[in-house]
Amino acid sequence: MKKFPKQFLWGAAASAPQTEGAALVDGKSATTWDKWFDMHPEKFANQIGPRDTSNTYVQYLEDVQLMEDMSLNSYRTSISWARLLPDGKTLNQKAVDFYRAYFSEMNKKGIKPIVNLFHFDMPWWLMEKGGWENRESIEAFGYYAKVAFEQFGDLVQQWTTFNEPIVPAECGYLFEFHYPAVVDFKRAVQVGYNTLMAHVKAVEQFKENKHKGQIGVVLNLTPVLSKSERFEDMKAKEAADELYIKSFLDPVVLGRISPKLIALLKDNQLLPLTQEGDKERIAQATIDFLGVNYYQPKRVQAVENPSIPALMPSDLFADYDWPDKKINPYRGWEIYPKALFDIGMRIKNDYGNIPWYVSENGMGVAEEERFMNEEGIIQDDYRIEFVQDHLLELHKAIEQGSNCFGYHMWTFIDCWSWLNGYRNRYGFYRVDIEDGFKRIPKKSSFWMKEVIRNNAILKGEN
Ligand code: BGP
Repeated sequence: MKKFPKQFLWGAAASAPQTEGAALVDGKSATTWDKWFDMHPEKFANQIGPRDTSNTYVQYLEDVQLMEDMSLNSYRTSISWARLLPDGKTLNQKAVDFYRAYFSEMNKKGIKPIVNLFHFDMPWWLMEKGGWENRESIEAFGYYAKVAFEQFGDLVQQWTTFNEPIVPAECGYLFEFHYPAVVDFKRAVQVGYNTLMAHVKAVEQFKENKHKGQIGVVLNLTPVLSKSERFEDMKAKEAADELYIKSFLDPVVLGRISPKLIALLKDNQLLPLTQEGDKERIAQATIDFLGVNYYQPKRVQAVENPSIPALMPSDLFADYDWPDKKINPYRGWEIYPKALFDIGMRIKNDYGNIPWYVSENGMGVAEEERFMNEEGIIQDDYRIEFVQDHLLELHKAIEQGSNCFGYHMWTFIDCWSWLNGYRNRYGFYRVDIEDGFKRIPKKSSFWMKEVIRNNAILKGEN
């Protein structure tokens, strides 16, 4: 039996835009997702848009009951900025009532809410001003953070500013998966930088106002592995590591932007606009704890004929398709649990062993109804195996001194997944979108409940 530390946080993660539904109800204003769906519904799988997400705005009491049934002791979701402050200034009392009721119910049942402020859901009114490209968004985010801390600070002890702050930069300004779907490396870097400063602003608000609890951020740490030890492949690896890992991890934990990243951006004429004093503010705004989302590693190799200066990240490193990889064919992502051990050791050795937890890990599978038994329970043994293998690696890192305090699955109840709609399902519970958003437990939910009850995994217990 592999025991986990006392008071280990077991739970799951989700986000407001992917679960609440009620997208334009009770005063909530539109986000980029609401508007983009209006403009281009054909981009969204089965034309299921953000309005149809899993109805948690209405069914939250039932959801918290299901969390208790599964013995979760913690849960992360986010607040919708566009719901709390529909025009960026005016407080929406209905939103305050909803989130207070939701978080209070969790607390009542011994489920610690970890609350995130931004999960890819830029309010439309701010996007019209340029979104994260405009430094005005930093101040606007700071105000939103201040209001959230004031309204819910008595119910929430652990806050995170952003979920995967690199993703809106990458997906919105390089790879066309998020609005505004432009392709421009320099603009992507500016968006990333301003997002970092918005995070800094929120941390300042938290610290200056001496709020109780802790402040952190959730980063998707996608470990970079190179095709070989050859100099050119290692150089590609270093560039990918600077862009994908150190870009946010260094400033938020160490209080400074990596000098190698600055050199890389300079060499490629990609340096963002900054303001005097930014450097000092970054140095002061280090976090209390870190959330790590991990799904898959990034394998890279040297680029054959790169553009110089780089026009795209693919001019700095090329993807490497490792022939021996184990893959989740539905999402197309490699399954490589050992990376979780490596992440744990890297945080221990290079990042002062800051307290951290796995804030997302999971496996999205399409058409799961294929695996339903006669009682209507999906037999998701693949998910059990996935979680178990990752937990074993995490356990090893903890044994070797990594300061990990929890493990959250993505996700609790199947949720809406951006352009992928409800195609790939990740939940411990199935949601039936054709039958009143009915929630049905999967086999993995019973397995996980045992893990939580034992605070341990028993290899082979499924
Ligand atoms: C993470 C996001 C989540 C979630 C998850 C699964 O990067 O934080 O919002 O969506 O990935 O990925 P996907 O939904 O793209 O399959």
